[in-house]
Amino acid sequence: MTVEERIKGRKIGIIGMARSGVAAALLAQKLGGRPFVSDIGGASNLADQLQQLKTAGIPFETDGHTDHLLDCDYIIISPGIPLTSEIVGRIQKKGLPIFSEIEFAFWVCQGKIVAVTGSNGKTTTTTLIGEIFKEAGLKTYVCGNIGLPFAEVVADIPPDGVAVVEVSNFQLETIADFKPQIAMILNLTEDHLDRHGGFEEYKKAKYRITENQTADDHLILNRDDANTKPDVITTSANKLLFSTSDSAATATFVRNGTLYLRRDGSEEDVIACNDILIPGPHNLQNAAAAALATSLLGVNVNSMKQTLSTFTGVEHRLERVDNIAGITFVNDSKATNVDSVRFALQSIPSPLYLIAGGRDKGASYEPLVKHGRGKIKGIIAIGEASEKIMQELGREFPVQFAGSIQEAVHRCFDMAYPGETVLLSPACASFDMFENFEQRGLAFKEAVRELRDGKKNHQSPKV
Ligand code: UMA
Ligand code: ADP
Repeated sequence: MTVEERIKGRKIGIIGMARSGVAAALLAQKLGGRPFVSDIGGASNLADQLQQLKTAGIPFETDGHTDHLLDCDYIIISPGIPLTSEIVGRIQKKGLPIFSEIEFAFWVCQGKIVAVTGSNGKTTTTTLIGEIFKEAGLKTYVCGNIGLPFAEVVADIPPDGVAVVEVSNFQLETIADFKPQIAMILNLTEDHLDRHGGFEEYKKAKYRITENQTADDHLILNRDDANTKPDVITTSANKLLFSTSDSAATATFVRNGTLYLRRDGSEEDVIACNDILIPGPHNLQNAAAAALATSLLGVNVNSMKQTLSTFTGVEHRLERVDNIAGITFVNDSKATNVDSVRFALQSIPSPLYLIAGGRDKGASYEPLVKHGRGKIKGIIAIGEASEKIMQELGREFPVQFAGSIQEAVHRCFDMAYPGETVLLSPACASFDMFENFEQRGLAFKEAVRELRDGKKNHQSPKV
């Protein structure tokens, strides 16, 4: 079926009226489709979106999903809506196809697609790949789960352009034909168990990134992660591995402190690891993966080196905020699962106070006992997960509760000695206390700014 046949004149029901839903509706309208958008939320919370839809003349409903959706030819679902929701049940009963917003955008995409998934490092690696492509002069469109819907940019992508799409498990759950030329699974650790019911189901959703790839396509995998080893993933694509150790079977690897690329039978050095600006062993993995992905579109090592030596990372990911009275403050608000906190602990050399907590996602915090031993001096627990953190980590570390980020920051400041670090790396979602992880990170930075402005003096910690 051509794109036109799939969209033109078709009644397209869209559930969710946030970023994905509005972008899909505007794209559908632009291509001659007949979108109808439905949201469970109240009109007062959707004022901006309603304005956009009204301006475009797109019909909608708020405050619930009526049977009007069931009159459509097919449905586009926003990633935040679980497949177990009541409306999805009704749609499935009617037998209507349900597609994710990235699937819909894929139908329209004329350029090449590099799709990045994994449990951690997606945004950093997606951004890095985009920066390297831009440095190399490619027409580059960075989008997807990173916060800019694929459907919002796809119509602008020319045939010689490249979309670098961050892809989540939620988006992959409802793909049909989505087929990136280059797909990547960075790593897989427990996350989103609350939505998927178990790790196996979560992994299955992630592996779908390659299900439509053919022998002309590439699948990039992490050789150092048991859940992304080539023998556990079925694919028709050409499998390529990256590693941060020296290994003959990998296409990017590290030897004697240098990142190498192996292509067409020869080895090229990309950059000395010490010259990569983003810190920590996890970011070395991200750099290795990005070098590999960009090499597949012919980018030379100079563009990789130039970018890796100047890219400072993305806000809210191990972001060094300030150093006050010798105490360093690091904002890692995007660390929303236990594994990302593990890497934060490995990346910070000094003793530290950890601010953790928020909305629990079902995984155990106990791995932090092993990774934090000898490094974490104390934990300030915030939000709904506080009690669980106390139960699972309280035997190993002193745990205190705080009612706000500000209180947590101030408490850490009082306890820390010069040379130590205060790290916000929550291991949890933010939605119990904040709208999103960005707001949580900004609250942390605001609390640090208050310290900088002298609104609170440093109390010397008791010896
Ligand atoms: N809604 C309904 N019916 C329901 C449930 C919800 O109508 O039964 C409505 C809500 O009222 C709301 C809308 O659905 O208006 C929310 O949809 P959404 O959560 O999909 O929001 P978007 O703004 O479209 O954001 C989504 C991604 N959100 C999620 O996956 C939860 C964004 O990823 C992504 O950046 C954006 O699409 C563009 O692609 C965020 C995220 O947290 C950053 N992702 C997770 C992560 O990174 O861990 C996967
Ligand atoms: P994602 O988009 O997958 O959530 P981000 O790049 O936003 O990934 O980083 C989220 C958190 O994970 C941050 O705390 C960051 O320091 C950490 N992180 C980044 N890359 C990796 C990686 N390769 N492995 C583990 N943790 C990582």
